[in-house]
Amino acid sequence: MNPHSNDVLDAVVVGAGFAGLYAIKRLTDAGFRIQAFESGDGIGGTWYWNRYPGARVDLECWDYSYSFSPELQDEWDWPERYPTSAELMRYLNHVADRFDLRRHVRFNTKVEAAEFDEQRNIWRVTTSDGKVTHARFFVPATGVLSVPKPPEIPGIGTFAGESHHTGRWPHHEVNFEGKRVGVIGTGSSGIQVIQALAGECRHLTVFQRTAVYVVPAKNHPLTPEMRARVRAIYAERRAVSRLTRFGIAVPFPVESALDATPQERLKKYENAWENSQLLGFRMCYGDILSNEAANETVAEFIRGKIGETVKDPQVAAKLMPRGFPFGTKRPCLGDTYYGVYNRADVTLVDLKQTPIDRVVPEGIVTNQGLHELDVLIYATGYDALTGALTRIDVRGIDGRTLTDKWSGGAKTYLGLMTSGFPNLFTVTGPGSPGPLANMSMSIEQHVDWITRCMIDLRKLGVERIDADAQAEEDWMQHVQEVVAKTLYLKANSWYVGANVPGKPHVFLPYLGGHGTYRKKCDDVAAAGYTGFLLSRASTRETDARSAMV
Ligand code: NA7
Repeated sequence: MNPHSNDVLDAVVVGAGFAGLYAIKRLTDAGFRIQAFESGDGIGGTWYWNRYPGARVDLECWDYSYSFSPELQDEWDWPERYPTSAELMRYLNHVADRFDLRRHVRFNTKVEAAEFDEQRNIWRVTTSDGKVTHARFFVPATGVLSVPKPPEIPGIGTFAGESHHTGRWPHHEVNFEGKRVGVIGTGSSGIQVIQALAGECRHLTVFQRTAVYVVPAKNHPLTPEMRARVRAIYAERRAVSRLTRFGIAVPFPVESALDATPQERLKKYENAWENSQLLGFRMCYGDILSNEAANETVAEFIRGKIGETVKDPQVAAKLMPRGFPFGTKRPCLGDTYYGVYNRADVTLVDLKQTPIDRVVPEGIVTNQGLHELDVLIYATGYDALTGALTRIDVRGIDGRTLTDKWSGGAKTYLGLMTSGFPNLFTVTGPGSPGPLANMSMSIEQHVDWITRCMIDLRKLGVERIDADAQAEEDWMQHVQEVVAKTLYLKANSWYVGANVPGKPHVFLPYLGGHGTYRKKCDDVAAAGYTGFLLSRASTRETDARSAMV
C-alpha cells in the first residue's frame, strides 16, 4: 500500500469525550483527514459512563468547559455552578452537533491494537469490528480517569443483589427505594453518591478505607445576572487562567501560612470554608502543599469542622483524615457530606478497624460480621493516567509494547510523546499537569500543541516525529524533582498508581503548573521541536533538530 494514498488517514483519534471531541474539531479544521473511534454508543467519554446519583464535576462550569469558541461560551447557559453529569452530557452533545463532529466518530467501536509500521511511518489500528485503519498519527484521547478499578475482594462475583461501579454506571434507572445499599470507597465519586443516596434508600452503609478531606461545594443555581457577570469578563478570565498554576483564574499566593497569626489563618480558612471552591484552601497560602506544618493548619481546621458537624464523637473521629497531608489526595466537594452521618439510616464502617473479609450473596462480611445488602456500589476509582493507554495493544519500534516500555513507570517527553512510539501523541498524558490542573484547559492546550505540530510537520514534509530518549529521561527527572519539593509523595494516591496492585509507584502528573508548562511546550515548538527526533519524507534521515521552523 502506498503510504501517501487515500487509504492512509492523517490521524486516528481514540475517544469522544472532552479531549477526543476537541481533537476532532482542531484537526479537521486544519484540513486533516481523520477517523475517531469511541467504545460507547454516544458522545461524552468519562461523563458517558459516570452517571451515578450525585455525579458532577468538582470545578466551576466557567472553568470546566471549552474556551476555544466565544460564541459557544456566550450561548451555553449553565444552570448550576457545578454541572451534573447529565448537564455535561447535554453540553458535550451540543458541542458535537454545533460543530458537526459526530460524523467523524465510529461509535460502539473499541480500539484494540495499534502497531507502528516503521517502513511506512504509519500506524495500523485494529478495532473491535475487525477492521483495520491506517493513519500517519495515532492520538489516543482516552482520558486519565476512564478505566474503572474494581476492588480485589474475595467473593465479589457471588453477590446476589445489584452491583455497579460508579465509573461504569448503567444507563437504566437503578431503584434504591426500600433497599439496603452499601458503598465501598470514599473518594470524590463515593462522597457524591453517599450524599445523593442518604435518605433515598432504606439503609446506607459506607465502607471507608481512608477518610478524606471534604470541603463545602457551595453549589447553587446560576441566575442570568450571574452568567452575565462572567460573560462580561470571560475572555480576560480565560487569558489569566492560561497563565496560572491550576488553569483557573486565581493567582497562586506566595505568603506562608506560618507567618500568619492563628487568628489571621482562622479568618482565611473560615472564608475558604464558606465561599470557596475545590482549590480554595490550597490558595490560602503559598506553602500549603509544600510545608507539613503549614499543611497541618488546614488539616486541623477541617478536622474541627467535622467534629462540629458530626454528633457522635466516635463516628466523627473515624471521619477525620489523618496520615497524609491535605490536598495530596484530591480533596472532595460536598455540602451535606458530614451531616449524613447524623442520620439513623446511615452507618459508617471503618475498614481500618473492621476490614472486609469477603463478599457473600447476602452482602459484605467484615471481621465483625455480615452487613446485609440489596445493592452494592463500588466507588473504588480508576486505573488512572495510564490504564486506558496500556489496555490497547500498542506496539512501537521493533514491535515493543507500550506496556513493556512503561513496566517500570510511564515515561514521556512533556507528557506528549513517549520515545520509541513515533507519531503517537498522548493527550494530558503522564508527565503533563493533566488532572492537577483544570482538565478542560489542559486538554485544549495539548490538542492545540499537537495540531500546531502536525501542521508544521506537514509544511516541512516531515513524516515521522519521536521523542528523543534522553530528552524524555531529563523531563521525567524534572517531573520527579518538582514533586519532591512538595508533600504529594506522602500520600498513597492514584497520582502514584498506589490504588492498583502491582502498578509501579511513580508520581506521574507534572506539578510545575499549567502556565509554566504551557510556556515550555510553546518554547519547544517555536525552537523547532527541541527534544524531538524528526524524519523527512524524502530522506528518512533522523535528526534531533532545533532549526526546523
Ligand atoms: P478515588 O479518588 O480513587 O477513590 C476511590 C476510593 O475507593 C478511595 O476511598 C479508596 O480508598 C477506595 N478503595 C479502593 N479500593 C478499595 C478496596 N479494595 N477496599 C476499600 N476501599 C477501596 O476514585 P473516585 O472515583 O472517587 O474519584 C476519582 C477522581 O474523579 C477524583 O480524584 C476526581 O478527580 C474525580 P483509599 O483512599 O485507596 O484507601
